[in-house]
Amino acid sequence: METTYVMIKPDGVQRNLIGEIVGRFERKGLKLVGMKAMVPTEELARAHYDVHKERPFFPGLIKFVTSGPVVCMAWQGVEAITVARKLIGATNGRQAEPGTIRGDLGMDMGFNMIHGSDAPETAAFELGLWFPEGTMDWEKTMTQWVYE
Ligand code: DAT
Ligand code: MG
Repeated sequence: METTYVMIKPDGVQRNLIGEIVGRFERKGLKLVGMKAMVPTEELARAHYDVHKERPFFPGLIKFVTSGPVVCMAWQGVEAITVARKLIGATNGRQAEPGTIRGDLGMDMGFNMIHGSDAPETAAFELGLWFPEGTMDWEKTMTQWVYE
């Protein structure tokens, strides 16, 4: 079992896509173990995107991600990190495959609606950053019909 950090960015919230996006993760069979909404502080946004701090797009990215509410989520499942990245699709919506969130709903590189952790180490770091209080431990009864 893995847990991954997924976040609907301000463009997804502004475009009324919260339900659409959350529904895709639910229908896939992932289990929700954390969810909240907030307007991120600049400190949180900078820490989250620290790997990109030298990139030219970094200031714009921080301004964007702190511009309004984001929906922070933790999703759990077998290979959840890879599964979530596949559901999300390639970074640029114009290149993302149809069937993916970015491929179906987006047209841009920066405004790509959603973040998903890309590896176990980044998932652990990001979950600790956005959910310092921890995630939910619960039994989802439907899971018995998701994995044989
Ligand atoms: P991803 O979100 O697919 O993991 P990433 O980690 O490479 O992509 O970049 C983080 C975010 O930064 C990405 O979702 C959008 C933005 N970004 C990346 N490359 C960019 C670029 N060349 N121009 C503008 N924004 C960019
Ligand atoms: Mg990334």
